[in-house]
Amino acid sequence: MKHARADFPKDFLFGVATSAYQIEGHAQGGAGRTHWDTFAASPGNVVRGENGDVACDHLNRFEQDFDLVREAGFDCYRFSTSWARVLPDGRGQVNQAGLDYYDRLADALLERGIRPCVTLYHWELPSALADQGGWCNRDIADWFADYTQVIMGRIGDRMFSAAPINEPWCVSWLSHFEGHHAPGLRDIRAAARAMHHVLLAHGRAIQAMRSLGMGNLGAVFNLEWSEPADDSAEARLAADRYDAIYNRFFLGGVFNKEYPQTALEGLEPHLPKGWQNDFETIGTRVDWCGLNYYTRKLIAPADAAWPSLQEVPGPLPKTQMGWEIDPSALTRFLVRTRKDYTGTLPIYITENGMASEERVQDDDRIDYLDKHLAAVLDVLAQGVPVNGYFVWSLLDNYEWAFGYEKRFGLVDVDFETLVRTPKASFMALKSALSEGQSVSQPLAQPFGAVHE
Ligand code: PNW
Repeated sequence: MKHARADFPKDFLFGVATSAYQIEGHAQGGAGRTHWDTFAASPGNVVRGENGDVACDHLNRFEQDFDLVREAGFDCYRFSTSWARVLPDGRGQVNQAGLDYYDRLADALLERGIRPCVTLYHWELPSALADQGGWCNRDIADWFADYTQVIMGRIGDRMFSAAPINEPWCVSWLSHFEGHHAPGLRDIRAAARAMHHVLLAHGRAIQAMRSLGMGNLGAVFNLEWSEPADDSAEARLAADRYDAIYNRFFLGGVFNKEYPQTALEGLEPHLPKGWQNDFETIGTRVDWCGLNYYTRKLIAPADAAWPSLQEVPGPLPKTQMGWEIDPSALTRFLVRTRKDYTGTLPIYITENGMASEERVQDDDRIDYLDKHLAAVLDVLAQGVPVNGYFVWSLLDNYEWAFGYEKRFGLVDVDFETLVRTPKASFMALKSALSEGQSVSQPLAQPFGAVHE
């Protein structure tokens, strides 16, 4: 790699990210059924109908996986806890084995000198709650706050940082309007309600963690830069709508306590009554902003109903996902996010990476990571307070609707034998991270260390 730890500020954190359903093996350890199990079982939703039953069997191999995290020299590990593993029915009865597992996981990280960065929801909703309307039901904010109390009551004292929900756009729009993720709805009314409720649940969970005495709490968004496919006014309008729905709705809700007018034009009739009264909760103060960035999209108008837009193929080099590689959009995004939303608040790149067919010699990934690290260095020089960068992902894993076909890992997983093999990108990061200073930040924020 061209870039190394020494190029970054002292105390800049490097990490690697995963999520529960994508790696753990959800059929084991007493986890309850989730809407992803249901979604995957319905033909046509997921490549080959694959699900997270076994995944990387991380549940039984986490010690070995954390040895790899340490070997690479990462300061932080971003993971998620599964709601259905903690509370199989989403509420009520606790699965003690599930709590014990996350407890051992936290200790295993700290023993290796790795900072645990937890996300409470990375998409596997307990089926019992999905059956009651899931994210479309306002009660989910209460259910989620209760789950937050249970899991953080057990492991919150050993977390370096915590964020309630991974990527509100994916949880709501992608899953309830585009239908590409569970529960697979294509309904503007469901999407609008889910968009609002996911932010309400976020705010309630932040409040629940504050009441436990936790600090270093954040929000994690996925960003996708939209570029008009041509110079026409129609294409510019479509790209602006895409940006409003994808990015500005969620950032605006959490940081500015408002939704963009461009999104309200189509969504307002479908938002739950009294939605304006929820901004005090939605906008509950956070300590940092996490941004997941992969690609940009070219947007053209479409004949369909609002938002009448479509993604069209672009000219840039693409990853195994078919996503264009555009590090310059990350630079623009970071500058805009600071200017319009986060000000002096610390920003973390909580996910960045690419899928590649190259199982061992993944030079394309090394180049991708290098170029995006250069984008981070660029904005650091412009004064944007980026405090850390996490690679997605440690392991090849369950890539949702794409099953096990798309490989994002720094470490190859043979899904027949579950053998792990570090790729060239792992080795490159290992040498990049070993040079230079080691960070002095604490491993965890024990209860009481509330940031003001
Ligand atoms: C993120 N989109 O997902 C997730 O946080 C990960 O779980 C996932 O594995 C990773 O990125 C790679 O896909 C996204 O359709 C999934 O725009 C889909 C989209 C964006 C992000």
